[in-house]
Amino acid sequence: MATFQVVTEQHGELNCWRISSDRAELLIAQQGAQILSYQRVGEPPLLWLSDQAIFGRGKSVRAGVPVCWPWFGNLQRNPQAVQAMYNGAQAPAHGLARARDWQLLGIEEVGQQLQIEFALPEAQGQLPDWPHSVELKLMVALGADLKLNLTSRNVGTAPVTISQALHSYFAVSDVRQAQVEGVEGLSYIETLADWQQRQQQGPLTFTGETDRIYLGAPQTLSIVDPHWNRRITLTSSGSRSAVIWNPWTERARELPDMADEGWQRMLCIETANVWDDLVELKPGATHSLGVVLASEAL
Ligand code: TA6
Repeated sequence: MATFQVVTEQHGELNCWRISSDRAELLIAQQGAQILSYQRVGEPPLLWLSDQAIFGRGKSVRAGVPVCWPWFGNLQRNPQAVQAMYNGAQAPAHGLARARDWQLLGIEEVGQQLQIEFALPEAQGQLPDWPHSVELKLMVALGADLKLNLTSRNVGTAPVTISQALHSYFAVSDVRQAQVEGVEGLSYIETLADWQQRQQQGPLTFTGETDRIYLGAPQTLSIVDPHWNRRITLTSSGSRSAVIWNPWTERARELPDMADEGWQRMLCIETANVWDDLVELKPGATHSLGVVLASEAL
């Protein structure tokens, strides 16, 4: 029988919960219902927390799993159906949910898992300049692996179209030694070359700034990290697109919350609904975007 300990902690301006079991430790902030770190016993961290992270109100932490919702990235780069949902003059990058306080609905032991459930009640008509009504919940389940499920249910009377992502920052020994498997042969959008569509040859390795949207992504992607003798496996559901990002040298220097060399130890693979993989919710409809994170020795 697994036993869990839950401790409340303050990190800078953020209320957090640190949850430990004999198998893993998880830190979650109330703001954004954002996982900040996740480490399995006997392994290096699985999710990355920037050494220079800023734990401030109104800004997502450079760490863990920010929730991008109800749009991903730059709103202007989203399809018209997603842009049309928002009335504001200035659209924050990655949507409205990651920098707002979520409500903790409960922490409950179910079998061998601890389930932590959050909701963003403001998504039901109170988000600034986004006049739609969606019941938005994030379920985090900590057990032998880590499961995340982001569920959107349209409780309004008109259709709602969103893009979204679980913007996961993984910890790697050195991104220059790591590779991503599962993308071989996929089409991707190269956002760094005028959003051209290209085709991936072989597994993805990293030799420079990378910011790509992979289309028709399979259910399973993995990060192979020979130096840490580890394979991290992401098993997604409700998603056919994945974003892979590493800022490399110059972009990292521009980020105030990332050390100049911080890019070497991180790699984002974001389980997403972006580009032509949007979520169109008719009134009453529900969509769930999920990912299960696991690891094994090579
Ligand atoms: O997911 C990739 C990306 O959209 C990049 O273009 C990069 O800017 C990154 O996310 C981080 O965005 P943020 O707003 O958190 O600094």
